[in-house]
Amino acid sequence: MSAPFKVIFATRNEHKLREVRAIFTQTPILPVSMAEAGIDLDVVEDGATFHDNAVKKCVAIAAAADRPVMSDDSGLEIDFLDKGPGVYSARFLGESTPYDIKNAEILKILRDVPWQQRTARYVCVIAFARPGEKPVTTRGTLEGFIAWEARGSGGFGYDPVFFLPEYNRTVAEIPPEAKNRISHRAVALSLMKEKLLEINV
Ligand code: ITT
Repeated sequence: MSAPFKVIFATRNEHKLREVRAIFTQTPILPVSMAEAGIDLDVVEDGATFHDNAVKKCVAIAAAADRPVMSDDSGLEIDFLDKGPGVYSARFLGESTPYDIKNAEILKILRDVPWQQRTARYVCVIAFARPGEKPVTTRGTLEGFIAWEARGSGGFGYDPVFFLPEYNRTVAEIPPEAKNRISHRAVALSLMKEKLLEINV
């Protein structure tokens, strides 16, 4: 894999795309946005798992674009909420509700829950497919705790309430380079990079 290999990264989330581009710098893989590829297709994420949704997105968009596509489905699993919001992370309290409200609600629900029961993880499944071919997938996780209060302005989504004991900080308080080294998305993407090299894209 020496010449640049352009892959449509099927997301409408600008933050995700920025992270993915940062993670693939210094590699021959060039993630391009759906807009750059001229694709405007909404895929309904109605799967029961991150895996199902990631596969559904990448297969549908690879067929529509007739080009290789990578997709991400990710979210936050809170053990106290039976691994919710999970695949509903983007839809929790409504898709267009601002994250300061979603995060405040999570802090409220967990207000009296002791530290040991505040365990949570980010999960990311990355899927890659060429048109008409069976997709390959990889998975990454990042373990942490739901914080006592929202802190920090970096990252996106649930980052201000997702606390990493190793850093004594929330994900929104650590530099983007640190997040992009350890995140669920970084882990899944780096496994995907190895798989793509193996299958010689
Ligand atoms: P696309 O489907 O277009 O990719 P989306 O934002 O709707 O964009 P998902 O369906 O995968 O993406 O939902 C993932 C949600 O999980 C996301 O909106 C955040 O709420 C949360 N999430 C995932 N990764 C995160 C991260 O690194 N930091 C904070 N929150 C994250």
